[in-house]
Amino acid sequence: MRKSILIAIALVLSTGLWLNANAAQEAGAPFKTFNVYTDAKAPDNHYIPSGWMGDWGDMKYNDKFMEKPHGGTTSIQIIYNTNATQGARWAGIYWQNPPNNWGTRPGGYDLTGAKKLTFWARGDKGGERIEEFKIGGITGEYADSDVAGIGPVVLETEWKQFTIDLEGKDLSSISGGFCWATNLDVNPEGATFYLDDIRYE
Ligand SMILES: [Ca+2]
Repeated sequence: MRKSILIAIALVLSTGLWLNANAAQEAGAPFKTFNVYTDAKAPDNHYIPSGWMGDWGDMKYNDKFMEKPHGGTTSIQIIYNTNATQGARWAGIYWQNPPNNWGTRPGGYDLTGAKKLTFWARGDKGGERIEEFKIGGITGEYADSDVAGIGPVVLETEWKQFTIDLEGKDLSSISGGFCWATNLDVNPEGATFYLDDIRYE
């Protein structure tokens, strides 16, 4: 009699422990760092900078820029001039998955568990003003599940880290993994700037 009670208690306790362990795994599994860009040929980069917007003819993009990277061997150099080639007077680039996906195709990553997106940026002369850095926000049939951003941001010549807070965001489907946009009114002489170590963490 006594022995069977002990066995029953042991069973209840071990079931409880097992349930607790399961719950902890579901709630507490740490988010694995998810890179958008670290170096030009890094195999674990995600998203493609395919979404050129506004005056796309005014931009030059080089993801193999070797001078003074923040980390590794390369950073991204973006040159934006003020010709207003398409007449938009603004420009920007979306990093997308799959490339050129404006919400017409599935392909967003599930980034649930990420607390923030961080990236490093610097300006060529200092004073370059980027109106917005953001993630998500692509609309359409396969719209992104949420949007988050910061800006305007004024760059300095030294590398500085920026953070987009993702707490409380629905990150279950993000096709627009990273984006920047600015305009010529706030950059009358254009803007040359650099990005590196863009990652969800
Ligand atoms: Ca780098």
